[in-house]
Amino acid sequence: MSMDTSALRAMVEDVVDRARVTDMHTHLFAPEFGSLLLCGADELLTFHYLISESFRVHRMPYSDFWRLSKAEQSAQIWRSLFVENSPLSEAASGVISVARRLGCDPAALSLQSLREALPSRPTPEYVQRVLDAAGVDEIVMTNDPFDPAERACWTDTFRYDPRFYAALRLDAMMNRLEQVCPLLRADGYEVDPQLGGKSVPELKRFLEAWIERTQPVYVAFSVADDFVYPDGGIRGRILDEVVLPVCREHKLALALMVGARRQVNPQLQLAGDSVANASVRPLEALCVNHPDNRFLVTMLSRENQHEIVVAARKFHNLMVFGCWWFVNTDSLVEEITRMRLELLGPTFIAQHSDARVLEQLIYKWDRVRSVLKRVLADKYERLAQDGWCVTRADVERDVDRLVRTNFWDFVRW
Ligand code: FIX
Ligand code: ZN
Repeated sequence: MSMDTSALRAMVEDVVDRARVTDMHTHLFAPEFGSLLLCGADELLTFHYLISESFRVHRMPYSDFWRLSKAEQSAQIWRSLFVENSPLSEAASGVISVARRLGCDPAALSLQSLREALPSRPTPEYVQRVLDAAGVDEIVMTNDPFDPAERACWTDTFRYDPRFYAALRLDAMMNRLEQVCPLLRADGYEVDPQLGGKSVPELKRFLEAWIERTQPVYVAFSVADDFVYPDGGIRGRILDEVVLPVCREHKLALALMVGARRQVNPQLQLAGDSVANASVRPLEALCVNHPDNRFLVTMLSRENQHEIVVAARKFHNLMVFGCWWFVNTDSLVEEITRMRLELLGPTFIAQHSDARVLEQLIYKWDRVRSVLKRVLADKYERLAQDGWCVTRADVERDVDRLVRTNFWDFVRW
């Protein structure tokens, strides 16, 4: 006996609401990393998305803004985006959602009440409260072996919250080898920017040491639209001679985050990155030339979304994931998720939050769930109208794949 449409849609919505999530790409850190885990009102308001949006309103000289304390920056952003304007952007409206979900009265919200409601240091109880509010069970971090603040944490005896997982981020090695060679040599690795001498085995030794130290669930790096493959240059050689073989040996997936054009406005600092439409052909070449490697892929440009989904149809060692950064907006997440379901079925990773501040998990996952409810209810409704028996168990399985098990099955393949 099939359910009527409203009962079916209500069931799908309930399954999505209750689904537990693995957030497979964030910039959060386990609490044991200390101040690297950001939380609280001032961190939420000085999120780099809001910094760049605020400049469109206050138009302060960059140096004047950067001279402000974090509290003063936060107050300036509050005035610009929440007092002088309505918080209509994805990131600004997210602050209101977080405030509501953490017990504030949005109708009477002030910077003061927000600061009172959101602690600036995360107690274990607060971390649990936020994870429960977001429905997130596992969080994958972004771990940069070249970041001084983070390197200091990774001692031999370092242990951290088992709900958090490491992902080894190699942007500096892949894109700025010359810049990081001094650090590599200071660590005892004989690497030169032209990959002469023992550079290749030494880079392998470096990578294996950090894999051993961090036990990552995957290895990752981002590129702009300049990514080519095959590539006889330095990055291509590091990929072919170091990263791909080490990933194979250690059974690690490689995440490629494509289309981030860095520092187009350096005056905005972390907020100064932009987007570039990139070619999918290098990704296809990687998949076809390295069938024993697995590639997690996300692309930053809206225009790349269709072709990367088609590429995922061609290569089962390519797992498309998330609606990244500038395409992580209600309208684009819906457009992309519908397209992916229509071309791949439930065989992709629906979303990652990219959260940089703990409380962002709440609004970012609320937004994904609201899209998944709409999109999946439509798809199951059509199946039911054609006479297919849609059971709650099937919907729970499919949703679990989209927000958790497709990731774990792929990285543990
Ligand atoms: O490369 C990345 O991991 C990007 O997500 C970040 O660089 C970016 O600043 C971000 O946090 C976007 O959401
Ligand atoms: Zn990120």
